[in-house]
Amino acid sequence: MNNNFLNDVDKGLSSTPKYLLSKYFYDKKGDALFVDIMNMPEYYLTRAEFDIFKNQTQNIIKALQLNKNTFFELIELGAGDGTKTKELLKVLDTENYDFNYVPIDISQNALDQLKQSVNKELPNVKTTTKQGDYFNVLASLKQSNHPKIILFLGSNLGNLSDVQAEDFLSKLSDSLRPNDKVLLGLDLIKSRDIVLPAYNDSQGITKRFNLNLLDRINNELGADFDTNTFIHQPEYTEEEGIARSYIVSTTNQNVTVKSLNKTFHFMEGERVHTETSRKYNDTILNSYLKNTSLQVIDKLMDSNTYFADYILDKK
Ligand code: AVJ
Repeated sequence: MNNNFLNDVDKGLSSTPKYLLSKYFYDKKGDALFVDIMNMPEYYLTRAEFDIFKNQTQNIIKALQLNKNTFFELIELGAGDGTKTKELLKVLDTENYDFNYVPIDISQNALDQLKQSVNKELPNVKTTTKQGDYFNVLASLKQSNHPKIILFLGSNLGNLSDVQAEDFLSKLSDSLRPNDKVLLGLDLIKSRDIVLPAYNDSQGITKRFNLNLLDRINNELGADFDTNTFIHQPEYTEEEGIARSYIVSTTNQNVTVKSLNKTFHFMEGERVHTETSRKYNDTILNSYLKNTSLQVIDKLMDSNTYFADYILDKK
């Protein structure tokens, strides 16, 4: 992991233009900052999807064609704190559905906390956690013969490039059997006055989240970034439907990364790309799915129509 981080930082900072990978945001500090982001008034994504899980739970159950007499596995990729999922678990539990909850996350710490809180709040729900990169865990899904529901919430797919997202969905498709279902939560393309503030909250939490990546490089790779000389710069155009975040150097400067034994030069105004957050519509999703055996069978939206939970089945 540490070695991957080192190599990826080397590659990204040696490239023109420079970039860093958004998956490295999530150290302990980054996890906590992301929780704070989800509570910011500007960050509508989490609230919109929670609205769907809270107020349309029966529609979700119907769309997933769940059957009380058939055992199934409810598998969640990148589960995080499970706040939205618990709304579904609650109803499934009360209505005596026969299932296991299988959250998968890269962070064992997040999984331990999630399992503990589900056990406490919903003692009848059987939870089996799996730690790992969900790309790698996909293959292991095939080992089980039970019907599966895959939850992939929070527009997490949006951090992938179009090519990567298509590849991911095709791997997901290959790891499922006929009649398995996917619930894919995607943020919808909408105007800049709504999207941009979500990545530029007035309390500066997203800025700290973005710049924390430099602190992480300082702490783990012995670099000497002065975070006071870099700013957070988000961008979004509705035509493209992609929000991008950058870290911009406010001065001409050199930064040394001890573990690499290298110095990187930053020009005044030079940008480092740190995150892509794609927004979607039906056309984009269907274009991703065209070479897979997954198809959209339903779409649930929040009351503002900001966010969609798409239901896919395997043809
Ligand atoms: C967790 C990837 C969905 O892209 O909206 C939030 C991460 N980055 N604010 C997103 C994030 C900046 C978030 N995802």
